[in-house]
Amino acid sequence: MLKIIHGADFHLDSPFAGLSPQRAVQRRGEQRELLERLAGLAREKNADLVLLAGDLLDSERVFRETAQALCSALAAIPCPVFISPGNHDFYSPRSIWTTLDWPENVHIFSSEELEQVSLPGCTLWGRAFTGPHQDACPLDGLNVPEDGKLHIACLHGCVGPQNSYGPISPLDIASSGLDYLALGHVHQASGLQKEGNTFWAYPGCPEGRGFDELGEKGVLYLEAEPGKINARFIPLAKYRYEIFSADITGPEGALSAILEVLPGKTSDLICRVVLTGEGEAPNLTKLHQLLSSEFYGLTLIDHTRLPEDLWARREEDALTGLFLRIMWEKCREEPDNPLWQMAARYGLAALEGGEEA
Ligand SMILES: [Mn+2]
Repeated sequence: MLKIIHGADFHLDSPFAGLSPQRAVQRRGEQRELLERLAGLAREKNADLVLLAGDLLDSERVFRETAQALCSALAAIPCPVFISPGNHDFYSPRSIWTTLDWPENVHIFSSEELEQVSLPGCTLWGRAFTGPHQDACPLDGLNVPEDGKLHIACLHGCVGPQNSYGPISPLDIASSGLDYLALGHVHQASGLQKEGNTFWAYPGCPEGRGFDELGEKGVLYLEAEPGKINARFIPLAKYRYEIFSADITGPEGALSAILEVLPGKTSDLICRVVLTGEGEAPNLTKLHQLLSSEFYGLTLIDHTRLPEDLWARREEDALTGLFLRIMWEKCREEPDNPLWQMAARYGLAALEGGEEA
């Protein structure tokens, strides 16, 4: 039985364009810590093999600290590590795959042709992207011999119809005869899949980078024998991106509505809470002050609606009524645009304030 750790899509040195420059530096630093946790996991599991299926780096521009962190983390892994460069970190004479001195236990696939490596207890197949696109199937008609050995492939590619990121069809997988196909490219973990007699999986990215990469992120831990694969998802991320929706309708108010939808532990969350429902305008500044120290990051978004009894005032024969009639129409024309609701609230507050002054 072979113990394998399968990771992909670390996208180290991502620009984190949505964050302040300072915060982006911090996040890139935290990405490097993922490498230490990967090495720690390999030691803890006493792994026989670590497979990294591409897009370990976000681009060919790599900070020196990252290159160093990568080398020292991989050197601290007490078993062979195989890297299959992907579309973001493709193999080229300029890439760090060529220019850096890698630890002895690290093997980097360097050709578009499938390469075969014989290991104790396993035959490993792998290949590299050598440019940002790849129109042919990376399995390239592979059909492994029935020699009773464990056959595994590690590569970057996109399962699905024709695409330029190494298209792989279910039939390609089934006819490969592999025991396991370790893939990278898709950032959402696939879970263990099977096509024909071949198991395959995307572990997903090990840490989310934005609100399009939600939930638990990590790597796969596999126990492999010919024809038999057990896979377990191991969370590796320090922080998780999550979006919650809290309905403020009712007498309890916005704060209790928010607390109700949150999990017990929030200090590892980069969180967006969308307030919905009907009621008095929530005081986002105050709510943020009350809650934000419990989170790594918190954004509150107001998608609530004005209460019905306030809308009823659009019948009034005064400026407020006229304003509410216009806003009522706007809200009906674009019911999913929260800006009109917000405009109605602010406008009403301004008008009422004005009358009182
Ligand atoms: Mn990719």
